[in-house]
Amino acid sequence: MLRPQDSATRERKSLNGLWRFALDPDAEGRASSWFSRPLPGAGEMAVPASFNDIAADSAVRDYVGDVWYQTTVRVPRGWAGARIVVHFESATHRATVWVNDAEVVSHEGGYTPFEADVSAHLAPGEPARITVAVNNTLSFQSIPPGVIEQTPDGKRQRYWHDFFNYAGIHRTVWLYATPRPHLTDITVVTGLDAAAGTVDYATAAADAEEAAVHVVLRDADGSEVAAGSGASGTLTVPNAHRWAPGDGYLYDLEVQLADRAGGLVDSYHQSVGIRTVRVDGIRFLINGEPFYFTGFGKHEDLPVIGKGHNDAHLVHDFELLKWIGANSFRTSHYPYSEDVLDYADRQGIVLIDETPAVGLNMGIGGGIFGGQGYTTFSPDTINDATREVHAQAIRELIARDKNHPSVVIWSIANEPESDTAAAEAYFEPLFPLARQLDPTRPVGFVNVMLAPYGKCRVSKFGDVLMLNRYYGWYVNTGDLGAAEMAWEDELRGWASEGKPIIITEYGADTYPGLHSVVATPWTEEYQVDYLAMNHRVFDRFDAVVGEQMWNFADFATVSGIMRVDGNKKGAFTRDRQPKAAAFALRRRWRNLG
Ligand code: BDP
Repeated sequence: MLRPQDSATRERKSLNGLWRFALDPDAEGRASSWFSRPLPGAGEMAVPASFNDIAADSAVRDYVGDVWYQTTVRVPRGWAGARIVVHFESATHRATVWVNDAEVVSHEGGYTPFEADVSAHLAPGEPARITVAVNNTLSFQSIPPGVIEQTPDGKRQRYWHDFFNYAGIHRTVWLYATPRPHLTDITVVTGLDAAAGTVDYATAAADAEEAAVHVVLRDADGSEVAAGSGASGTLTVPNAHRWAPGDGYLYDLEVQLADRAGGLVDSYHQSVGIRTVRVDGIRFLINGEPFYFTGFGKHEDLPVIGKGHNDAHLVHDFELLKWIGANSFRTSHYPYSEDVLDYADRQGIVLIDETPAVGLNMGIGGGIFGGQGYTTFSPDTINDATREVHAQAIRELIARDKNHPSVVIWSIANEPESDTAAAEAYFEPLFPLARQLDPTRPVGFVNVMLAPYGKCRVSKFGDVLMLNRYYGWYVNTGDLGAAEMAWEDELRGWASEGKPIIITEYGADTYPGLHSVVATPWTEEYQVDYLAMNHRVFDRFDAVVGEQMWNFADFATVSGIMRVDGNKKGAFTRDRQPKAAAFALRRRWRNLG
């Protein structure tokens, strides 16, 4: 699937704005064909945004089930004869879409795009009604998983991941038009040959048996540097300007479909960053040079709009990354908006790209984050059907993000149970799946503290080791001396494995404005000391090739005795004000060179 764009042959129309919106607590909308008329009793809801925090009402915030969105769009008159597609960049966690009275597509998974050719269901020049039932229920067969529990106040969603289950239409909705013969996919793989760069490209098209493919590669000034013909091929760029961390240099690959007479049929522009990624022993190499990750695990999380994408906040967050000296982040714990990926490409920010497979671990926190008493992997809980949903999430992530030079690692899960035979059996096929879908990038998963060195049965499948550790916070709380010894001891074990290690989480909850002269958890001083202890430990191991502090900013979670208005491990507050830790990180990262 190609992301909608305007080109010489393509046109798109954003459907963002206020949509009609209704909850469906009695689950009657589908049976009563709510899609066939104006939504009954509808209010209005912003798209893109999570719906949860928009209303001042816990019935909306904690709602579980179908919610309905509806808009009316006038289809441009000029689109007569074109192929017309409705495209959702995401709908969390699943959706069914109707155009006028016709059901056109259903999609499972809250963070990847889906679309449908709707040409047969609307008419250029006429209005069309688009209705979406978005469902936010998590089950043992969803990624991420969850369970519905009955309480005296009705049903309640429980889950094992530590961020609020925001839902809704989080990203842009497009109506777009392409010619009937059209490009359907482009894959680029880049290489380096001394000063030259190579770009292997492969294209796919539909309804285009007669068409020929031509490609032109242009540099950032628009000058042609290479050209070719054929559905796939290799272009060579002498003296290539490499994409590198901090230098998001992009070429533009224009792919054209032409008819027999040479007339232009379809045209699509694909950005290309020429770079290589490789693991060599304990080293992580970008363009053959050792790379040390600095940065964060982040979240898509903002006041009011929840997980809704917002360009102003995107740019501001990247300005803060620059200010603090971060060169990377992980898209914890789900694929982020494609606008984020595009911007990371242009800014030269390095990404670890993660699936939404988080919370596949019912041992975490003794159940503080959700229901207790479940077995993680079993025929009745996370099972083969779940693994197929997980595999599909991996397929859709890689299909969507394979061409982004910023992405250097696929993370197939965060902190799953990984110390049991059941976990090993569950994960074993998912690693080769990811490698088969993309043989060019290292594949890993993020290991939890409950499966320490010597106990984890899944890490052996990864190309890199990604560890989340909270010595000095969840264990050895307030005792950084003991924490340092225990942490160094465990890390020595991992370092003996001969793989690069990235510390993908280390952090301490910190209430902004809380101070103490003696080491006291929750104070700004303790967070600074905690980070310094971690950095001392990392610096003792050559195999540690990166540190991503948890978290970039404070974020919303379910409420509970472990959380004070959300998770407070941010270097920045939720509204992006720096804590003392932000200045400490800045001093370290800007001097690491
Ligand atoms: C890890 C999770 C992350 C949590 C973090 C924490 O990967 O999602 O928010 O710890 O407890 O377990 O702060």
